[in-house]
Amino acid sequence: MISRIDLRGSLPGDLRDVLPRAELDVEAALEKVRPICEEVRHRGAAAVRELTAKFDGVELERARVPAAELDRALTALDPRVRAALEESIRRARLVHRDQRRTDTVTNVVPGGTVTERWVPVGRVGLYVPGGRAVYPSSVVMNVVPAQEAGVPSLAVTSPAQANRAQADFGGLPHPTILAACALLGVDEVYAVGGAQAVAMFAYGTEECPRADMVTGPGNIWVAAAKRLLKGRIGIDSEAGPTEIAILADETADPVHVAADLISQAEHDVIAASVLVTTSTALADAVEKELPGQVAATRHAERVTEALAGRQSGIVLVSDIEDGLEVVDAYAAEHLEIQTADAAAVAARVRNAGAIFVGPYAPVSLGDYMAGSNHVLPTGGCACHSSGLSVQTFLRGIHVVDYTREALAEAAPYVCALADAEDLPAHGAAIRARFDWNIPS
Ligand code: HSO
Ligand code: ZN
Repeated sequence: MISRIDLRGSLPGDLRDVLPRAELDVEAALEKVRPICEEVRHRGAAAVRELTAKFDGVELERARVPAAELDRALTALDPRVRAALEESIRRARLVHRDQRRTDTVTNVVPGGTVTERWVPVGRVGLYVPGGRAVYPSSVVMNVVPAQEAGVPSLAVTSPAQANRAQADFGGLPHPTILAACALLGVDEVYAVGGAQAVAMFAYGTEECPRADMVTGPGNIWVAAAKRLLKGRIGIDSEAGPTEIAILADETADPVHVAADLISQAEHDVIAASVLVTTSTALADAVEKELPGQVAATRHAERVTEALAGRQSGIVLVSDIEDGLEVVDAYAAEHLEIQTADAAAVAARVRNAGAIFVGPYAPVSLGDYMAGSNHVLPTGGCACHSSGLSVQTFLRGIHVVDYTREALAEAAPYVCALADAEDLPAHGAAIRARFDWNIPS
């Protein structure tokens, strides 16, 4: 059901070559996505409507969801789900509010200051997947950091659902997504998905003003459109399939480990579940535990395929030191530490999107209710990127303020470096302010 990689003894030079990982061919999708983006660029709202009819099977009268439908979705929301979403929002706000930054003023020299001013992005488009994956929790994870960052203009888009009766929100994004938007106070919502949604935000249409940035996970077409339009529009990351890695020793409970591996495999047949362990006894027990739990789960077929895929596996290591090297090389989106002294082991991890410490912090807590963000770097990008946060939606602008005296003091240094770079006009811009009295 799940393959094994034995790395006991010495670790290979480049661990990344031997560790399981899904390969998502975003490059190949680029060619298909390019004409879609061009259509939206040149023909705006009409192209968005046509592409939605073609790809989602929905004839949109207009892309924007009427306010009354948001209210209706909130009224229709199951009270149990409403209470859970409200609590999820409350916890996420606590964490993300603490991420806000205050401006810093540095007195570099007498009369010379540099202030770093944190300014929110002006307008952001948040993509929320639809289709098989209907994630109102992702609405929370995108919207809360943007709101806490102070983004003044915020729009959500999510694919229109075909195959539902109109009374049942047919032709609109999933009602739970609409309700989550309403709970969060987001009133600008579009029923557009795929590459055309990213293009709509990047270029703007008659219906949707262009945005400065687009964030949120999506399928391969969304990832390809983000790659193509990056630069024209800011992006977070190109989210790939979900990953969980678990670093565990003999103290871990195989029932929990198996359940957690299954929990993320549930997302997608290409989701990755990786166990890194020092204990063959644990590896055996998890392997024994998996079939029963998989058989009992609703999405058994999808889970089986994900666990059997080459992106998943059990990696055996000699000791925790090697285990740490392996998980750092893997740089998982989610990393659980289920070892003795888990907090101390977790403190030594350098690469992960988020770390879940000990037996009572499973990834599914983080997916919904820990207060942490669940939009995290995948595909090994955790070695250079972070998950979504308030910081994602802020820009630090340096404000430089020097007096005449402070500039005079800096002038010879500027001129020396300008000369060294053969850029004498740079020096001249300083000298001009002192009647050319500063020697070049
Ligand atoms: N584990 C997913 C997020 C999610 N899980 C949404 C359930 N719903 C990627 O971090
Ligand atoms: Zn999940």
